[in-house]
Amino acid sequence: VTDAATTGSGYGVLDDYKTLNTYSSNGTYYLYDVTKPMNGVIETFTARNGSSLPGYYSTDSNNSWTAYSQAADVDAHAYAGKVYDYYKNTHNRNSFDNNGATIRSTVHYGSNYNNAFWNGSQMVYGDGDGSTFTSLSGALDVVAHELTHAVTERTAGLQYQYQSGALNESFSDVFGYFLDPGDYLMGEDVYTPGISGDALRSLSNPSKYGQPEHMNNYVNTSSDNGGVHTNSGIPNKAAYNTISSIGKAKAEKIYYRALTVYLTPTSNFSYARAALLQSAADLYGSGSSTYNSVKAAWDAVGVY
Ligand code: ASN
Ligand code: ZN
Ligand code: CA
Repeated sequence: VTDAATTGSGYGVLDDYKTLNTYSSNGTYYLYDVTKPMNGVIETFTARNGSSLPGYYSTDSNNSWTAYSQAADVDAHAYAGKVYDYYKNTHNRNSFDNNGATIRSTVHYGSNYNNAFWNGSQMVYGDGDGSTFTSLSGALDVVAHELTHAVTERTAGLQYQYQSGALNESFSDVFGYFLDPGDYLMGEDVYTPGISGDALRSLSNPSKYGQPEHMNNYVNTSSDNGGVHTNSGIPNKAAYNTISSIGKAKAEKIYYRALTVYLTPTSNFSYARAALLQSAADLYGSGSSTYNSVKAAWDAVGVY
């Protein structure tokens, strides 16, 4: 046969070895994963430092993805698979649309581009400028953050402005934590490659990176869509309070249920508190210690 699912291997952005679900066609190997029970596939492209999307399929001649230039491609592909597996195994959600939609990523977007994003159809990752960021697909929490934007878009639909937008950002950070629970930092693996211990944001200590962690310090601004990447510190701190009190396993069930059952496009912080409390009541009982912990987590950030 000339076409077949194959298993390759390579090195990620942090030089870590990993195996890859690839595909062979006519003697060329692709980052194209057909092993999941999806309607589509997980596929990875390169923009070759341009801005056209999706760009070009990432390919390799012998299924050994070891070139330095391939590391961003390797991680975007492997981590998209990990995030897919998380949503499927933990929440029985089949891809971002829960109908097995293709998960497409493009790396090497632009030149020295210090960001990553979900564009409504696919994930896109810059290489970073080498000092503020290295290749952004090298961080599992960043990949989870971006793919969770797609989940949010297809579920709660939180409008990307002001409080609903800050919640949209916060849910992406919180699921970034659930995928990468070793710390409460976001983006630490790719942020400032020359400096250790820092990060883009912290769920446990939002003010360390310039974010409010209480409604007393809510930032009223029209920039950044109404401060979506700033005021997310408040629901992020409530999430940290929740997780540190009830544990990840219960918290992720509560957060997923709130996102997919109760939250709506215009939900504000107060509504999010109510949605999480209702989810906690559904899953663990109204007035349970778990329920009361969620309540205390939001009391502590001044959201009622
Ligand atoms: N990396 C940013 C984010 O996912 C891109 C943006 O501003 N939407 O939030
Ligand atoms: Zn985001
Ligand atoms: Ca992290």
